Amino acid sequence: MARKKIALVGAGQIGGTMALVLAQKQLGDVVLIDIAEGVPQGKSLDIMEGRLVLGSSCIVEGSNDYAALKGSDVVIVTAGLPRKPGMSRDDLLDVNFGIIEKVGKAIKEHAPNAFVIVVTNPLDAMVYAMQKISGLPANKVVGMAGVLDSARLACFVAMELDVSAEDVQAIVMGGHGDTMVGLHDFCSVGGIPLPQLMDKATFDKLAKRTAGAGGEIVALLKTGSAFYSPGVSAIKMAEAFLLDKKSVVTVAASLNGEYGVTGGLYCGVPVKLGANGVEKIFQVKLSADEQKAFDVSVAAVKDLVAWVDKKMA
Ligand code: A3D
Repeated sequence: MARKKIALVGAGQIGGTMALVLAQKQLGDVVLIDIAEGVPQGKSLDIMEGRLVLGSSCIVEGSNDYAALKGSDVVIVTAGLPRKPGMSRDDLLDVNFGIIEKVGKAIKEHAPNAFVIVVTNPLDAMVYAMQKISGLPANKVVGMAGVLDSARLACFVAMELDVSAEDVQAIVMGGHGDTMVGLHDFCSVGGIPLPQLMDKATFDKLAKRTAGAGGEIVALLKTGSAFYSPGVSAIKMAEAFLLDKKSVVTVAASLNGEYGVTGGLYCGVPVKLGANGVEKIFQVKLSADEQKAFDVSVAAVKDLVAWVDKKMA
C-alpha cells in the first residue's frame, strides 16, 4: 500500500516542527508548501538528511507551488501571520483571511478529498472561511485549538498538583480566544475527578492562565507565537484521521444545532475523530454557568464570522 501523503501549507515555525515530528512518527510522506522561496525546500532537505539518525524512511519535500497539494490525504494549514506582543489573535483577521482565501481555493482545486486541519489564527473564523471557500464537507474541515488548549490546562493542573501531565485529562471548549471555557467537572487525574483534588478557585486561576497561555508565550518570544505544542497538537488530529483512531478530542467543528449554535459556525467542542473526519459531536451537559460562559465565547466567534461572511458576500 502506498504511503499516505501529508501536505503542510506554511513552512514556518509550526510547519517545520510538524514536518520533523511527522518524519519521526513515519505517518506518511510530507510536502511543505510556502510562498517563501527556499524555505520549504531548505527545511525539507534538512529533515531528509537527518533520516538515518531519526530511523525514518519518509520522503519530505518542499515546494512554492500549491499544485504540490495533489493527492494529499491530510492538509494542515499554518499559512499566515502569527501574533506579535500586544496583539490579539483577532488583529490577524484581515491579513490571514486573504491567505486562507488563496489556500482554500488551492485545496479545492488540488486536494478536494483531503482531511483539512486549520491552525491559522484567528482560528475559529479561519476554519469557517476555509470550509466555505474550499467547499469540502464540514466533517473533513476542522480547526486545531481544543487539543492544545486542553493540553495547556492539563499541564497547569499537573504543575499545581505535582503529578504527571500525561495522567491529567482536561477539556477546554468554546472559541480559541480569551473567552475559552475550561471545565472543572470534566477534568480528571488518573481517573480521579479533579473537583476531589482541587477547589474551584484554584482551578479558575489555571483556566485563566490557559486562556492567556498563547499570549504568555508571545510575550516571552517577542518575535512569534508558540509552535512546538501547536505542532504536536495538530499532528495528534492528523494521526486520529490517518489511523482511524476514533480519538475523543476537542476541535473546532462546524455546529448545526449542537449546543444551540447554528449556521455551521465553528467552535471548540468534543468530537470523535476517525477516518471520516469528525464522526460524532458529543453534546455534554454543561452547568448553567458553563453554558453561559460558552455562549459568551460563541458570541465572540460570531462577531468574527460575521466579518468573514461580509467579505465573502
Ligand atoms: P510563521 O513561522 O510566521 O509561519 C507562517 C508561514 O506561512 C510563513 O513561513 C509564511 O511565509 C507562510 N505563508 C504566508 N502566506 C502564505 C501563503 N499564501 N501560502 C503559503 N504559505 C504562506 O508562523 P507560525 O508557524 O508560528 O504560526 C502560523 C499560524 O498559526 C499563525 O496564524 C499563528 O497565529 C497560528 N497559531 C495558531 C495556534 C492555535 O492554537 C490555533 C497556535 C499557535 C499559532
